[in-house]
Amino acid sequence: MEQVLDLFRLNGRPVSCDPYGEGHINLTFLAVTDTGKRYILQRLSRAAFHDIPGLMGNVAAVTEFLAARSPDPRSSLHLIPTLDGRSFCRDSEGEFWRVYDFVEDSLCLQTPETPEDFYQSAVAFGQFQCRLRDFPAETLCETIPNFHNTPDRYRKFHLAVDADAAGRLSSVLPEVRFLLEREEKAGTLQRLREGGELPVRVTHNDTKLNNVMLDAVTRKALCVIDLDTVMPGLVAYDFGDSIRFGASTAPEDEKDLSRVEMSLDLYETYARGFIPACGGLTAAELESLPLGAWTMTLENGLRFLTDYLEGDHYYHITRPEHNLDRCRTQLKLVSDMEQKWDPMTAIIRSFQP
Ligand code: ADP
Ligand code: GN1
Ligand code: MG
Repeated sequence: MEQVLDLFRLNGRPVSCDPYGEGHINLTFLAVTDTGKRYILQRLSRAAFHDIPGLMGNVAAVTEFLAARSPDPRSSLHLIPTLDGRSFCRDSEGEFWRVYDFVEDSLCLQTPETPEDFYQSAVAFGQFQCRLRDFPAETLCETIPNFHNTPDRYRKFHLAVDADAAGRLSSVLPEVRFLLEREEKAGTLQRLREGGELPVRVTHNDTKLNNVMLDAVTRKALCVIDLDTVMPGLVAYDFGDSIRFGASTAPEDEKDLSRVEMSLDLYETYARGFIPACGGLTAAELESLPLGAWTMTLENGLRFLTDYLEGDHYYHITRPEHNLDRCRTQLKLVSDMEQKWDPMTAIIRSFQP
């Protein structure tokens, strides 16, 4: 790691470098130098991303675009260049690495401590969406093709079920049935996208609460992070993914499903922060938000189960049934949203101009 850090233009000599954060995809480290300066060092996941130079082109362009539009240096991520002026380096084993300034005096939460925290995360993601309205979408590479194409996620799920590579299928038949019963409806957002009924915008696509930073002093929206999946997409993806993670009453990997519910209060709180901050959504986009929450939750359940069936190659896990536990919380949330569908749609309609 020291050799890798030496390839970047750091302020000072590295004195420590330790695993950091709770991301499921990249390997993340906190590096500190002898001047006290802190950095985030990341080894990018080659299992997730097949065009890392393209991905880093996106990240460099988006961070520069955002930085040019805000006077506060902490309001967007800042890449540290390598000695030869590039945004990433490749080591002798073929691994890709990058370094960011550590966003100081900030909070990154796994669950909202107060509804106001969740509201502020909604403001951050809404503003992110709004600030990228003029970003030239056609210059972005698709870092994970078909990322939120739910029918394509089902196609991969069927392959995993048929192959049963890890020999786990017989133990997850109720979950498989639950997902198959919803396959037809799960394609609705994708059909609306392909039919041109919902506009394609530049979206974040991975709007978990731990992908946003709040100011540690004011607890206000500060900075959106984890830009690896910034791509053309639907606003419903960003709204939905935040709800599935942050409006849940329990962690994503909770084993006691009786604790897992989608809080309508948190759902309303998020909508109140996100919708105005986006600055002008179409009527069809507004109408699609509850479906976004349901679809993103189901899709994540599908993806966790696919990875479990394939033998846990994609997400980091810390226990053998981790992906299955994650799948089950998502399916519980889907059921709960189905029960709460009428208030979910009524809340969004109350935001219509
Ligand atoms: P992953 O794709 O694996 O989720 P992230 O880019 O989200 O990786 O980083 C993982 C975690 O590291 C984040 O949830 C956050 O806690 C922390 N983190 C990432 N970038 C920064 C940064 N620039 N400053 C401070 N913390 C960061
Ligand atoms: C991953 O990278 P991270 O941990 O913020 C995943 C998301 C999932 C999420 C589930 C690139 O997000 O799509 O929704 O886990 N990111 C990628 O927690 O696949
Ligand atoms: Mg992340």
